[in-house]
Amino acid sequence: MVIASTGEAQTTPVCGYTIVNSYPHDDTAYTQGLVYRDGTLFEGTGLFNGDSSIRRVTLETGVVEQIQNLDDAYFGEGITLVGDRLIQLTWQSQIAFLWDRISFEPVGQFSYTGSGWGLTDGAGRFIMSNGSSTLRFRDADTFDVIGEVVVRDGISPVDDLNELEFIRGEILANVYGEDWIARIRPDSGQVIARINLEGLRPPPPAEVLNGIAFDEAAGRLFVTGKFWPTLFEIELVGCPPLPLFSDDFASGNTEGWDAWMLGG
Ligand SMILES: [Ca+2]
Repeated sequence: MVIASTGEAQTTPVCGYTIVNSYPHDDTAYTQGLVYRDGTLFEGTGLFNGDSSIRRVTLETGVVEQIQNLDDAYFGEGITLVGDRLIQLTWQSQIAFLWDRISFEPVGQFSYTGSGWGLTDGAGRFIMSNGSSTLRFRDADTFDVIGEVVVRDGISPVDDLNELEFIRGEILANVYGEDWIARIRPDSGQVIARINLEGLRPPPPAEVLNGIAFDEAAGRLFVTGKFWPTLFEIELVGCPPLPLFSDDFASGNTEGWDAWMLGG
């Protein structure tokens, strides 16, 4: 890709990383969603024929403590947790399953149009990817589309947005097949930094990076991937700290931000 013709250099800040901790991870898990809330790690896995599941996992050991398998016909995708419900997308079935966070019993469904890839939530709404460069915002109660942004790095749309995590006003997104994570402003879709994770991916049969979770209380950032034997806690280096906009909130400098946080 040549952007030089515009005369503009690519100025998106790039974060490096250091590994803070390495934990075992089920290397048979085709990871599609990762969430850490209130001391508990949840994971959603994909593939057909019964390999798709929702799981409660002990972080330190990687042991799967609880699992609910999807029927053979469903390919699980992104997950998030709102209140007492885990919400799990499916790839092409246009159904999101709702699971009780404690019992993993089914408690309902949402429907949507198109593919389901990544899912997170923030500011009272769902945020969903579908493999394109567009993120859609959905109503917390009905799952109806209430807005969308096209994610751009500089002027270039970023396609193949996959697993997501909303972290204090930023959206982090895996890019399918790539070893970097986009840090995205939710109001404009602008990539505010790239997290370069080259060197982190284990050798095959480990596949692509896909899994971002955040421990809000301790500020720990976790990443893993499909069939990875390891889940990493990483720290970002050489770029604006995570979250970039926390100081803005603290100082009241939320220009351009309030509309997104409060509006549709
Ligand atoms: Ca996530």
